[in-house]
Amino acid sequence: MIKIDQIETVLIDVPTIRPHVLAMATMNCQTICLVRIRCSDGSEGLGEATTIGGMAYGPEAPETIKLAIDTYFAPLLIGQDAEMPARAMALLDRHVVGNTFAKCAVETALLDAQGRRCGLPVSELLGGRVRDRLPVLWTLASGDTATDIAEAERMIETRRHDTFKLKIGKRSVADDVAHVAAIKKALGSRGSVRVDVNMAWTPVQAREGLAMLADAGCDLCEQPIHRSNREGLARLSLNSPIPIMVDEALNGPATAFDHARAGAGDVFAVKIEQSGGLRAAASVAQIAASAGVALYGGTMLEGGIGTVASAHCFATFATLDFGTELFGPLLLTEEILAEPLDYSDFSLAIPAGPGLGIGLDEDKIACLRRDANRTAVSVAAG
Ligand code: MUC
Ligand code: MG
Repeated sequence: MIKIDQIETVLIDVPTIRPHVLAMATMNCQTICLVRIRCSDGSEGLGEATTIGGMAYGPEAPETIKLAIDTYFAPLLIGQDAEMPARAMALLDRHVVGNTFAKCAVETALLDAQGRRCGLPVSELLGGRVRDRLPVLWTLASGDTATDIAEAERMIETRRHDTFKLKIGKRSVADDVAHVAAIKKALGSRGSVRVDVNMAWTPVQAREGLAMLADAGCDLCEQPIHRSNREGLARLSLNSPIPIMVDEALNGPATAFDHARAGAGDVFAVKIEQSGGLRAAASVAQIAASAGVALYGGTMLEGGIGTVASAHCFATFATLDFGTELFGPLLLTEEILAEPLDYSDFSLAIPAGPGLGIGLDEDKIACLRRDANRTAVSVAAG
């Protein structure tokens, strides 16, 4: 039996290329919890967990993810059969409530190691891909309308992105819609525009805002109201002139089932971390497909590892009508992968090599790690 020998976690802090202004936080830096699993045959796997704005988005933060893995996951997993990732994840699910981001990072590393051992990409371990490239949008969130328009123009000109997600919800509904309308007017038919409210509106504001967004030429609205108000989201979905996408409210297959059954949302933003891993994300997609809900590949603004893990998962979805937002590495000033990902022609190429099909730039990680000035290396007890 090939055993799980060691689970190492490292926090790295990577600056963003500009402030990323969201309703609940402004990001100047992305903190990533890297996970490296070493197995008894010498094989290794990489995983990643991150989130947005510390604890402003959800209950897990990179620091809590590291603590959960070091203190609670590692003692359970060390000595387990590395060739049985599903069994290892079932063990975690039996002993650890929630912590879906941390579970996702560990599952990613287990699948990466398994894929490398078998000589198969992670997408093939998940059932096989139906596409080799994924459409990728860009989020305009500089906080300034003119800066956002200039940024969008550059993206269209260089054929990197022609679909844009605007982060709103920080200002009044009228000011936010004016911002959206100005960007849509500047781009015209050259760029599709959608918004993410990140739950900032009340249901009354949402009713008013959705009508105004439709008039402004906006194509879709993501999570307009609080994640807990499923019935409210169902009412909005029934009456909205533009499709409603569910994001924060989806925390794994059970919540996907509840939302599908309630008719809450026309589109599901599938996120591997929010779902609890790649296989759980695939289940969310299956539930959506069975209920006639459209699919979109979401991100927590992961770096290269989490982005590629998401890409392998989304590559297996039979339909992906609303594309993806897997642009996380492009928002960071530092490339942490040995080879940068191929973003071209408005899309991302899914690596074809075994496992995730990527490697780390170890020198870069050594510079970026939070404990770079200290001697301690955080290796979970084994
Ligand atoms: C979210 O709420 O969807 C995705 C893109 C982005 O800019 O923020 C995220 C998170
Ligand atoms: Mg969102």
